[in-house]
Amino acid sequence: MTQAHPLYAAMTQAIVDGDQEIAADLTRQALEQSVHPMDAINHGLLPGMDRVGESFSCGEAFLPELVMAGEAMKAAIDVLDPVLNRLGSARQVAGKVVLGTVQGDIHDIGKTLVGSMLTANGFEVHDLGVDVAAEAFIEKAVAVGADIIGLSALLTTTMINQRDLITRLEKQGLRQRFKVMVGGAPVTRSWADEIGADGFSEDAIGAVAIARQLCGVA
Ligand code: B1M
Repeated sequence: MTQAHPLYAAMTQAIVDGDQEIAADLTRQALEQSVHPMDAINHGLLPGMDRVGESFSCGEAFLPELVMAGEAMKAAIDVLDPVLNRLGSARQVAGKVVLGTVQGDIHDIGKTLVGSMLTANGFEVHDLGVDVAAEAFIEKAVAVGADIIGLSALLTTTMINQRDLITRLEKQGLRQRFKVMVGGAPVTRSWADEIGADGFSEDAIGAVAIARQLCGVA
């Protein structure tokens, strides 16, 4: 079994505390100590987000804590992004992905992470940001000749917009032209099947594997 890196616990705590400076600084130190960016994310940073999410669910933390944890996470990912991008630029384009968080939803950390991982693995990613209307996804996908439209949703109330996009593609005769990949904390395989999505993943690493499959990349 691999030993936990001594920095992980402090990284988790920096996210829980919502401390952008410390989160970024510890992440820099982790890279200097040859920790792989994905290990820093999965073992150092994400456990902090989960803890804050759990505290929020049971009323021990409130919206400001969620916001601060989110900002600390983003500061840490900003440190990791150039490294992830470097890993990706050495490879051939595996496929084009138009990515975003669906309309009504402003959660962007998981979506951005999925984008970084796809980029790191050679995909050309067009990230439209958050609160993206279905038509904006479709217009961009047509414009860049995308292989995949990737839809992130973090709220049970916004998941429905993943289905809406697929319905629009069908109505516009574009369903066969693009593969649709869905994800986000409340999204499950059975939801993906129910709405007729082509791919689903519960995390960023899995999203890369699914995108490769959808693009027929070995
Ligand atoms: Co919000 N929020 N939030 N929030 N927030 C959740 C999602 C919630 C579960 C918290 C809780 O109650 N426990 C809850 C949703 C409940 C539900 O719908 N059932 C919730 C709520 C209720 C809300 C508000 C409504 C709160 C309010 O205003 N009263 C509000 C909604 C605003 C809106 O969008 N309209 C809100 C706001 C916010 C903040 C702005 C404060 C902040 C977001 C900051 C930001 O993104 N810049 C925030 C945060 C931080 C969270 C939690 C704590 C963390 C989310 C996160 O970033 N996780 C979250 C609780 C939780 O999830 N533990 C919560 C880390 C991230 C890396 O994981 O996004 O799941 P995740 O992404 C993963 C996978 O899901 C997957 O890969 C990623 C990497 O592994 N994935 C994909 C994601 N997208 C994918 C796409 C793919 C494939 C895989 O293919 C295309």
